[in-house]
Amino acid sequence: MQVVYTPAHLGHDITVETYMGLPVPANEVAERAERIRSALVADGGFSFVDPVDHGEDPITAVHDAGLLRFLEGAWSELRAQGLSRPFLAADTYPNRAMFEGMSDQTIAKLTLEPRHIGGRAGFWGLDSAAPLVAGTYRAARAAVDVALTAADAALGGETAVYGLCRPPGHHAARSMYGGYCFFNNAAIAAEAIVRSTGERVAVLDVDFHHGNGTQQIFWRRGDVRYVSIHADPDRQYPYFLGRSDETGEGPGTGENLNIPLPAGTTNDDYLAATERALAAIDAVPGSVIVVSLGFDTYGLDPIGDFALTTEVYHEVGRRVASLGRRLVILQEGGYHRPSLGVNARAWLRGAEGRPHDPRPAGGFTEAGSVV
Ligand code: SP5
Ligand code: ZN
Repeated sequence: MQVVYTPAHLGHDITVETYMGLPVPANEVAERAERIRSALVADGGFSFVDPVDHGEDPITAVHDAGLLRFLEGAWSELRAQGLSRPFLAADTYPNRAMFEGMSDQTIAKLTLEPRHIGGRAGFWGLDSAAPLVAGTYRAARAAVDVALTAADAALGGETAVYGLCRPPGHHAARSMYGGYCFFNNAAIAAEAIVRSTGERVAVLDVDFHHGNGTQQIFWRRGDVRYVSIHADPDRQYPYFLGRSDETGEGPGTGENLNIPLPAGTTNDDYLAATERALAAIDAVPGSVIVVSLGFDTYGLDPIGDFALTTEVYHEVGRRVASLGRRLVILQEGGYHRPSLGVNARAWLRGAEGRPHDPRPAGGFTEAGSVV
């Protein structure tokens, strides 16, 4: 299988994020992608290719140009405004209740983008846990090119391609970044595939968190079906979207399927949910599936609460591939660093019909022991 990878992600070198106002060690770190890369190199069955620069047009096909310009200039603007902080996070987010009772005309004025960078970060951002540093924009642009290069390979005839995207993307909406995500790599790839093939495309999101950004981008679209298996937002990020009654509107009515799951979800529960998700994809035409792949569903993940083991990733990969569609598999989350290599190897080997390899990678074995 081809793997699209670039070291450009290393410039997004996060060490600290904030959780409910307090600094905590960052989850979405460069080591994640390097763990996966080295496990796939050691496997021997993967060939690595560099991303190709695709420019801005595929990004503005799904994102507001204002978000692109904000992300491009945010770091220099932070410095220009004399703020010597290690990362940019918002000061104030516009809460809809701030405008309660005001006319639409007044609301429109109050939602103008401010000039202060802490206000601008609130204007474009979802949450305070997606720190932006000097190299973030270049890394995020490179992650988009990873996704688009993977899509090109699939359109060129590859059965399954893996884009080792970092930073991830599925929380980024048309006009919003957040949740460790800046540009929505999967949505950009899906849109590019629709435009190039004229076919319907399915996005299967198996990250632990609901991909609110992907859902938002395709909410009214009849040509992109979004199917997501994730933690119930009643108890987990992103809290405000991801419920099963969100099914799309207008031409997108019925094209959005959310499968929220409880804490402690086991392999068997997860496979049952996977069958539902795959049936929804199999029910409509199309020859490509974009997979938003997360390993924060793993039992040892520090921010997830499911109980999955490595074997289930191999089985999920196998079942997704069994639909017989070309796969553009893009990395999203997964924060238990020692297991990322074995879990990615298991999923991708399953997706290309190779047997599960129970051997450790990067010194990690399923039992959680370090050898
Ligand atoms: C792409 C992706 O997986 N983004 C996830 C964003 C999650 N942001 C919120 C993190 C909240 C961490 N909660 C820690 C609870 C520890 N018990
Ligand atoms: Zn996640």
